[in-house]
Amino acid sequence: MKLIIAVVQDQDQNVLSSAFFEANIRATKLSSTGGFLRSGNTTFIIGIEEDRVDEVLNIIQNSCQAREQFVSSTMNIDVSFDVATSYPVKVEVGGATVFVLPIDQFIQF
Ligand code: 2BA
Repeated sequence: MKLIIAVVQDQDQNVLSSAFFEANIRATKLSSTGGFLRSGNTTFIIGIEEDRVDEVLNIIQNSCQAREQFVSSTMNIDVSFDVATSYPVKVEVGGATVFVLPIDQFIQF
């Protein structure tokens, strides 16, 4: 059995939840925050048999899009470095950041 952890954008989480439901894949959704953009995203944790890992990865890939977002960055605009202003920097986020881990034991009491 494997544990899949997938960090996805909030905009994709409904589509992904529905796709998991339709494929009879059990998942837990957690609200999370990206350390860089400091904005909300969604983390799915999925325990799955090894022979279904590729199926889960395909569903994630097909449900999550890459998007451009702007983050504010600060720069000094005069030679004496007294005046600072912020300017937008474009970053591409997603589709999804996925980790696949081994599971030692899967127990349900
Ligand atoms: P954030 O940390 O908010 O990062 C959002 C996007 O900002 C990233 O998209 C990447 O394009 C950019 N970014 C992140 N750190 C950067 C840095 N130090 N310098 C320049 N640009 C940077 P993604 O790579 O698609 O990541 C989306 C979200 O997935 C991340 O949100 C974070 O919540 C999670 N994530 C990504 N890599 C991770 C990792 N190695 N471990 C844990 N979580 C990760």
